[in-house]
Amino acid sequence: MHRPRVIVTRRWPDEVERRIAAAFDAEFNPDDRPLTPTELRAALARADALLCTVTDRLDAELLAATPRRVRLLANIGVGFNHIDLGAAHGLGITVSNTPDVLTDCTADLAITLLLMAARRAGEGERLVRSGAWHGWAPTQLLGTCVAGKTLGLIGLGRIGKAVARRAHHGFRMRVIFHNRSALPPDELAALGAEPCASIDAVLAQADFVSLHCPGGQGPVLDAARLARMKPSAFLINTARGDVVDEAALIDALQRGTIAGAGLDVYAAEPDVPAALRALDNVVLLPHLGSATRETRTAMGLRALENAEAFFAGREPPDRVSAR
Ligand code: 8YV
Repeated sequence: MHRPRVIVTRRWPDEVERRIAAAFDAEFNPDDRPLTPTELRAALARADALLCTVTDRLDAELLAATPRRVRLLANIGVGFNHIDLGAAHGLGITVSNTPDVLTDCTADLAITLLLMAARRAGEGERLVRSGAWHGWAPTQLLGTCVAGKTLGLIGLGRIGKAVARRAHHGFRMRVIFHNRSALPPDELAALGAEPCASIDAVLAQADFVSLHCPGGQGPVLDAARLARMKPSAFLINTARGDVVDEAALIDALQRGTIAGAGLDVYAAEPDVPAALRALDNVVLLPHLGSATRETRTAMGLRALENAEAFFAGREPPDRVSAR
């Protein structure tokens, strides 16, 4: 029987690759080098499905190139701003993603960044590693308490809710948020999250601002909005780099109009501006949101489930429909 040909663009945990190899005529990337646009174009021409991810920029021009065989883009990851969804749909290409399975780990990482930024953990770690730590001192590296402070969430989807739960019930923070659509009051009461009418209202009150909205829609935090944050406030970003105007953020951090930031994502990954790397009041992680063995395995298997459903003529459980 003819088995659909799938190309897996990056390396995934062994169990994931074994299961894909058992289900499909699969091509892997054992060197794990991100595919170039030319290689991606060739992959779209020779595979029925791409099991792709955030490092694959699938823009309209690339998707429209001919010859084209691909019918499914089963993205491994929940965010899909690297795929031109409109172009894919216009060409009859189905797109799926992997929600739910990475919610807890990504929320954990947002809290990691929040605590690291508040408690100056990056600076402390650099001090110890440098060999220049001369011992405890009452006023050394004094950070900021999180208990009793206000966390402002921009976006209250799956990951935003998981962050709210942790912050409110775990760290005794007041949680406020702005979300595009209204959410049921009983769910909000259980989370301990209070709605705000606008993003600006969140920014004006929050001691910590954490971003949980999709990328690919222009900066939600531009210079004007960053200026609305308190000078004592921290910005946490585990969403996408382009949700913030990165140049404006660097300027705000340099001028001290905000206190600091914890970042896992950047506008032009893997480039992290030198000006950002030079700042002490930022914690910088290399897009680790979902990076646990368990979660990356679950993400790969979830993409496989979508591909299996698609090629069996069933509805992919995580089809991404037009925005
Ligand atoms: C992924 C993420 O690891 O799923 C996402 O959208 O940001 C990360 O957790 C990575 O982007 C692969 O898609």
